[in-house]
Amino acid sequence: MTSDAGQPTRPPFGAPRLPPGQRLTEGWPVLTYGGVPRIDLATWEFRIFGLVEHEVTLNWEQFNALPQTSDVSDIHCVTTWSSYDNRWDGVRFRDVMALAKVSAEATHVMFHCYGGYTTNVALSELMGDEVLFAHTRNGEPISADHGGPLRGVVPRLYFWKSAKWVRGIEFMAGDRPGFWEMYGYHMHGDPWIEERYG
Ligand SMILES: Nc1nc2c(c(=O)[nH]1)N[C@H]1C(S)=C(S)[C@@H](COP(=O)(O)O)O[C@H]1N2
Ligand SMILES: [Mo]
Repeated sequence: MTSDAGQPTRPPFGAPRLPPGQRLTEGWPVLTYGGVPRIDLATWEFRIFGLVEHEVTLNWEQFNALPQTSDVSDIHCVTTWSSYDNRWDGVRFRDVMALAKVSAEATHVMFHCYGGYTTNVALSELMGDEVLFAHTRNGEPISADHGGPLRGVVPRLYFWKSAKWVRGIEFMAGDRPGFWEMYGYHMHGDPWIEERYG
């Protein structure tokens, strides 16, 4: 399997559903570097910035007025646990992106979070139906320790690319390492070819 053109690889038809080196878990572990940020919905903001014609800032009400969707996907964490069939409700990445005039030069996105966490993802990985900003998992609002009120969900990449407490997206010309990527995690992070560390 290769990942030409920056596209995530998928298991070929009939191949196992569990990526190499992973094991299935029934629960949902919490993995956070540092503490859980305190977030007040009255002052919550989501900012779209970087290589855009006009920056966009949305409050909680405005964000939730965007078209809602849901998608079921698997989680693959680099620490080797995987979880099947998570149902996420929220807003598609590409519907959020459409609110700003993003420059044709943008190739990558930095997700910015309350608390300071960041993670970088190629724009080409973010256009699919499965990439959401989610407020709900399996019918329950996402709890604070799992990234509520809003988190990124980028299920075709290792779960560290799914930003908890997301507060903005920055469009960039070229790639730049986020938090874990600066400490040696892979810039791309495709679980099917075990892009764990860079
Ligand atoms: N803001 C923020 N997002 C984050 C993290 C974090 O520490 N802070 N950890 C990442 C990692 S390493 C993983 S595996 C998942 C864990 O999400 P969970 O705690 O809901 O399982 O969130 C990712 N997103
Ligand atoms: Mo992780």
